Amino acid sequence: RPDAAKKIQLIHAPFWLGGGRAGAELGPESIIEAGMKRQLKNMGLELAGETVVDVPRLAAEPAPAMAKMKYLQEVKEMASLLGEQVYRTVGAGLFPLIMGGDHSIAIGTLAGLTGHYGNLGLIWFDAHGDLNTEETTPSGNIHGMSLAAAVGRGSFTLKDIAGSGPYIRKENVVIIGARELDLGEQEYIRAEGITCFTMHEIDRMGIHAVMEQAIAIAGRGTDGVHVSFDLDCLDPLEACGVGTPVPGGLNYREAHYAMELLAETGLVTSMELVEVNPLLDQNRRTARLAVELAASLLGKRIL
Ligand code: 5AB
Ligand code: MN
Ligand code: MN
Ligand code: MN
Repeated sequence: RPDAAKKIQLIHAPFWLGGGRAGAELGPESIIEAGMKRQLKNMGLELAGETVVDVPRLAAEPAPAMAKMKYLQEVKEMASLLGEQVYRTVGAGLFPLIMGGDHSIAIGTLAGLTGHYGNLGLIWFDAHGDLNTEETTPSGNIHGMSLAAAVGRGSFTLKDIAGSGPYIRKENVVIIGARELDLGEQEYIRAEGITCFTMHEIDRMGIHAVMEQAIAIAGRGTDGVHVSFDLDCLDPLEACGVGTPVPGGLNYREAHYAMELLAETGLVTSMELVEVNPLLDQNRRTARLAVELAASLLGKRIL
C-alpha cells in the first residue's frame, strides 16, 4: 500500500552543465508534463509542495575542451542550492523527490541528505559507475564523477559543499545496472570492494536476488537508503531520452519490480530521477517511465 502518511516534496533541479549536453535541464518539466503530480494524487499521496531550484542554467563561458572538470564552479553553486532545499525538506519531515537534471545533481542531493542523516545507504541505478575523478575522466563531465564525490574519491567531493555531512560509506553503496565502466572506475571498484551488480550479475542471478542483496548491503547499519536513479540504467529501447545511452540495460519489468521491492522495505528516505533529456526522448516515453518508477517506489500496487 502507498504510505498515505508520506508527504512528498517535488524538487526540480534543471541543470545540464554536469553532463555537457543541453536538454537535461528540461527533464523536470518533462517529468511533470508526463503526469507526476496526477500520479501521486491518484495514489492518495499528499503533495506537500514543489520547488524549482534556481540552478545556473547558462554557463558564463563554454567549457574549455581540455578541462578535466567542466563547469566546476556552476556545479558547486547548483549543489549548494539544491543541498539546502533537500536539507530543509527532510527537516520538515517530507519525502524529497528530486527531478534532474544531469547526474551531477546527486552531489547536491547527497549534501543535503547527509547533513541530516549521519549514515545513509545508497543504491545507484546506472549504466555507468560515475566514479571518475579529474584524473580518470575521459570526458571532463562531472556527471561521471558524482558517486566518486559522494564517497570522497577525488579532489572535488561532497565536503566541498557547505552543510554536507559525512561521506557515504563505501560498504553501504550499491551500483545496479552497470555495463560501461571506465578503466579507472573498474580498478577503484575492485580495490575498494564496492558492490556493483553489473548487467552480467542481473542476468545470472535475476533482479529479485540482486535487489535482496542490494537492500541488505545499503540497509545494513544505516539510517535509511537513498535511491539515485539514472534513467540510462534502463535499456535504450525502452528509455531513449537520456544523454548517454548504452545498449543492454534493465527492462521495464525488472526496473518496476526493483522499485516495488524497495517500497516494501520501508527504508527509502528519498529518490532522485536523473538524466531525462526530452530533446532525445520519443513521446515523453522516458519521462513517463520516470513517473511510473517513482510511483512504484512510493508504494503503488495494482491490487
Ligand atoms: B552518467 C563516462 N564514464 O565519465 C564519463 O550518465 C560517462 O551520469 C559518464 O552516468 C556518464 O564521461 C554519466 C564516459
Ligand atoms: Mn549516472
Ligand atoms: Mn549513466
Ligand atoms: Mn548519461
